[in-house]
Amino acid sequence: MQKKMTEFRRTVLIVLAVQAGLIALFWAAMGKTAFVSVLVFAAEAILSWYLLDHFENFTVEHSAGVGEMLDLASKDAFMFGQVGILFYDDEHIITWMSDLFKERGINRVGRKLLVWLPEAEDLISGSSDSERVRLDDRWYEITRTDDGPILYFRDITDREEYRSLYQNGRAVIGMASLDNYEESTQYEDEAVVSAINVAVRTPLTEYCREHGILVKRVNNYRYLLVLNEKIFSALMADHFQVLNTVRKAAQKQEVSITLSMAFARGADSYEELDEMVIKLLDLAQSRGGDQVAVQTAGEDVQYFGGSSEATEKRSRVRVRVMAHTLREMIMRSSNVIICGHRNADFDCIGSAIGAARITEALHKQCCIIAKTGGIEEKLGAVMSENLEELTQEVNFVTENEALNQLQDNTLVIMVDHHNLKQSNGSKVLEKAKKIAIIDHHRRSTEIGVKPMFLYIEAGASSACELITELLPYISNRIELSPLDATIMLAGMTIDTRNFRVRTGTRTFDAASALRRYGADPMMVGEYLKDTYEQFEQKTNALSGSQIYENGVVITPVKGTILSRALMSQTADTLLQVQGVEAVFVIADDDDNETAISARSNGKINVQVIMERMNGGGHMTAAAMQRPRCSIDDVQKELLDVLEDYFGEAESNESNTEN
Ligand SMILES: [Mn+2]
Repeated sequence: MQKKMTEFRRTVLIVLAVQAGLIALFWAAMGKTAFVSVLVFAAEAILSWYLLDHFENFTVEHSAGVGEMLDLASKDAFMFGQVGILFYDDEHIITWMSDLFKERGINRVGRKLLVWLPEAEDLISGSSDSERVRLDDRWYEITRTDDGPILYFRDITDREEYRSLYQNGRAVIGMASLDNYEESTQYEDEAVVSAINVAVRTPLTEYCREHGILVKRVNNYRYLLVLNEKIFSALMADHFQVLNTVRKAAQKQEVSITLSMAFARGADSYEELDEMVIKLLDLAQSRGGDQVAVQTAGEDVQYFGGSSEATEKRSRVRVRVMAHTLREMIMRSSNVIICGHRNADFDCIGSAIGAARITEALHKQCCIIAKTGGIEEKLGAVMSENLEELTQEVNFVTENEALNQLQDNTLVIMVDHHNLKQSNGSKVLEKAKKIAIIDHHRRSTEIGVKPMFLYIEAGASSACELITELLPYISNRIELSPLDATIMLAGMTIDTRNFRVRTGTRTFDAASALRRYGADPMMVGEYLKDTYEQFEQKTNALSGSQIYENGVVITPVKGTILSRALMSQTADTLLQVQGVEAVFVIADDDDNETAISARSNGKINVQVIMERMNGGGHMTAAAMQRPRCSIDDVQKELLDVLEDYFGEAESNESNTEN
């Protein structure tokens, strides 16, 4: 524009100069009469000069204005829209950054783009259209133009803030349940129950108050929790410490109450969250309780905690959930191997036969390890008596034979025990990839295997009861012969001491179901009868019994070997005597060990006492074994432990009075 103006000005000057020359000639020829044309020329020159000048100024002013105005406007627009622009060269070195960066104190011109902003790699390579990055407390969305080495940065901090506000504010529905609460409190008197309540409920409500969780008690042991994602991430961050607090508080009260929690997230419908949370709590408890199950809608369930052993109150829902899970696992397996504890008893073989029947109904090959690992005496007699019938129905094998049948996709089911060391199939278990556990013993030690399915129900009388309950939920084609049912009923009868201990309504339900399958209670009586030899052994053992304070009877048996079964039967017999609260039978057993069989009618916790001698078991039935040693020494040690036990009980009582 400027150039054109100069050219134009030059042309006008030349025209004016030629005109001036012509007028000079005219003046010389015409004299004074040419005066008018001089005036005209002067006016013309002045006018054109003025016009030129004015036009030039106008164009200069005008063009500069557009440029500047546009520049200013776009700059304002980019600043207003919080958009930054960045240029880079072929070597990805930043060559220019727009005002937005300058204003925010970011200057990386001359630096390598990808060193400063590794997130831009995908943009440059074209594998993504936009990226989100955080620079100095602000969020930006970056996009790239298709045709040039330019990146656009859009400030999306506000959007991100709203997003996180929305995320943090989303509802999370939780449930908390005190596992074992009913079992631990149902026989206690009011004062003890209220002490337990204070001990285990307070930590939970405190925890909820601290974190701002709305908590409502639904029943004696179950709570509904309402919270949001922000609170939930705080709970995750402290690893659900409340589980430890509750467990320890319960231990102080000598009850095995633990806390299970479930949290459902990521759905906008409360109905959906509610359905999720109930299922999750069931899962947490079915895995043994004392843990947290968390699920975000559409994702897998996550578990946290689970450091101790606990069982929960039983529910029909749980039986159904367990039955369906077990059925799925069996159907997905190539074959099934069932193992029991060493020195298998009626409950063990009975539940194994039940499990074998389940497997057959689902058309899978199955065997039971029973030819090795030992069989309890009376059971052994029954099995050899009915061997023909039994072998037609089930496949009893040795551990090595089972090992040959073990494949990658084999399911190994442990019944009536949950510890590798107690198992008659420990070699199989060590190699097995899929393990399921069905047991009624309170979890006392580490399991030693990683089960895919864990159904430990300390509230049940026996493994036979658990299996019987599962049957109708698995298939209606399961066939139990009268012999199978009778063996299972015998298992239940022994484990409940003739339906006296650990016997709930569901024990009778299961017994009734077995009766329908043809179980014969008369036959059970026959199976469990002592031989004369056993009767003699028992009577001899009984004669050595000594009664101590607090209703404790100790029966040391010297100079003879007593089977474990006879030891516990001897103890059971003594428990029927008035005033006897707990019985400890000490004897050398048929396993080259010295053992104690402990039985209680519930007032004295023999589990605690046996645990102090490195044994274990239930509150009412426990035991310990160690390599053969002196019976006198064991008795002396037991007396010391008992003294401690009653000493502590006394001091605990005086504590509660204060
Ligand atoms: Mn059992």
